[in-house]
Formats: sequence, C-alpha cells, structure tokens
Amino acid sequence: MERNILRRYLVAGPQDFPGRSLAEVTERLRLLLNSGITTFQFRDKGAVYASAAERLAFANQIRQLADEAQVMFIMNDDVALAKAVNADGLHIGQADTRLVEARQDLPASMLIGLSVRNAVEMQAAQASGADYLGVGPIFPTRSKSDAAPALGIDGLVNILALNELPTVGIGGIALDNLSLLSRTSLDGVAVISMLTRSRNLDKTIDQFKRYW
Ligand code: TZP
Ligand code: MG
Repeated sequence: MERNILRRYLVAGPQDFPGRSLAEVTERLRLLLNSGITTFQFRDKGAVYASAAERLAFANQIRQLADEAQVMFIMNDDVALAKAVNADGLHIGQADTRLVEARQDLPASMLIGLSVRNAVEMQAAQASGADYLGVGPIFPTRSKSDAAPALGIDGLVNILALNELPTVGIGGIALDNLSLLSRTSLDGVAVISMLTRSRNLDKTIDQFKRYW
C-alpha cells in the first residue's frame, strides 16, 4: 500500500461525541472528513442505535462522506459491516477476528490493519499478512478504557526497529508531541481526541499538516 495515505489518520465513532445525536455526529464527521485527514477509521463502540438497520444506514452514510472527501475508509473490527459498506479496509485488534479468517472472508483489494501493543506482537505482526500496523498506545489515552500500558517514545522507537510494515502510531497524540513523533520511522499518526475534541479545528489541522 501507499504509506503516505496513513499520514493523518482519524479514528472516531459516535462514542467520541458524548451527548450528541447521530445527526449531529454525522455533521461533525463531515467537517472532520473534509479537514485534511488522509484516512478515517470508523470505530463504533455502538449502543446508540435503535436497530442493526440503523447502524448499517449510519455506517453507509459515513462511508459515503469519506468517499466524497476522498479519504480512505477503514472499518474497525466488524468484517460483515466492512463488506456491507464496501470499506477500503478493516482494522482489527489482537483479540478481534483472526486476521487469516478475515482475509479469507474479504475481497482481495481490502486492506487489513492490525493493532500492536508491544515487541512480541510487533515481531509476530511482521509475518501476519497485515497490510499496515497501528502501534500504541504511545502516550496515556483517555479515549480507550482498556488500553495497554503506554510505550513512551523510547518504547516506540525500540519497537519500530523490529518493523518493516507501513505503520501509524496511536494513543495520546496531541499538538505538543507531533513534532517529536515526526522524527520516528512512523508513516502516520492516528488520533481520536486531538481532532474530535478540538475547539479550533482549522488551527489544529494547520499544526497537524505542519508535521505530518
Ligand atoms: N488504541 C490505542 S490508544 C487508542 C486506541 C483506539 C485511543 C486513542 O485516542 P486518543 O484520544 O488519540 O488518545
Ligand atoms: Mg477491537
């Protein structure tokens, strides 16, 4: 895959906009998708939908918005939903649907991203068949309640030495560490709160583009 497309990677779903209706989340995501990001991962920790049909309709709508914004669309975890909305890729965690099974189930063109939390997982990921990796959390995060311990910048650099695959870093990435991370071998950085909680999106994106 083209590594550059991972540069500015937004991860988000309804849970990242607490207190907002689905219609409000759609509008916010429309703005974010058109802000200058290069990849979007729809990470849906759900429970906000009245039915499976409503969830599918919402996912389809966001997929469409990503298309219009010419942003790569990755579905978190859900193989069936990734297929249903014709996502560009699927992102799975170590505990999720096994990669080999997902690969068999998905069209050949669909990318698979895999989360990696430590050196052992990084080593194993090299021959896993994943197209790209997400490594983290790098710094402490408030956006994932069951996140593994933060690697820190030294931990990240050590792990990246074992890696040859396209890779994004994730976890606690904020305006004040973009520059530091730009000096690692990461291909991109994945953020939730830096963008979903930004109070000045134009300014945040300007800074983001400055380093990534
Ligand atoms: N996986 C590892 S850390 C994380 C995920 C989904 C959350 C990242 O959120 P934030 O707000 O960018 O720290
Ligand atoms: Mg998962």
